Amino acid sequence: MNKKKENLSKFKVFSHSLSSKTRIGIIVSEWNPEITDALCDGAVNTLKEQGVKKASIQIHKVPGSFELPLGAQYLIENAEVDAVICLGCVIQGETRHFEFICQAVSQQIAKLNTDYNMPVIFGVLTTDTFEQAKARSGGKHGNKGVEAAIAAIKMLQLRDNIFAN
Ligand code: DLZ
Repeated sequence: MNKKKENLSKFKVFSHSLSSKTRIGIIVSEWNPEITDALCDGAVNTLKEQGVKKASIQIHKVPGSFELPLGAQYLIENAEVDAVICLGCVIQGETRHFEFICQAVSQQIAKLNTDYNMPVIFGVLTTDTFEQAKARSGGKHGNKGVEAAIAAIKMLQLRDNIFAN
């Protein structure tokens, strides 16, 4: 059977199975704000659609993507959140800055997941061009902020399913 691959941004699956007390933190990088604000809007709208209360979503900005892991750690340690979504956009420039930022951020975010036993979602676009980032923040390739929110919800549902047994 020829099954068409669907973009995860179109994924609408959840009955409102999360606890009404679910608290989500979002850390947003201020670099490339046109992109990261669109990612944030996508994430917030998706969380609300899935039953997370507006008052249970807290959003904080950090100067750049490099600061996302520490921003997430501050939230984990001080804000009683169930999950953190990290949103950023790193665009390739003429220097090797891109590689250092992307590598550090992805590794540190991965580490937070296992260090704190909590979903810390990697919602960072790493693109060659601004146009590619536009296409992934509400354009023809969907909105990766939406997908980051879905990943957070799926991980919390997994946690709840496993802990319930
Ligand atoms: C310095 C820098 C550069 C060149 N490019 C980006 C980028 O494309 N996206 C992004 O989120 N941040 C960038 N930054 C800033 C770094 O993430 C960081 O904020 C600074 O190096 C200070 O630690």
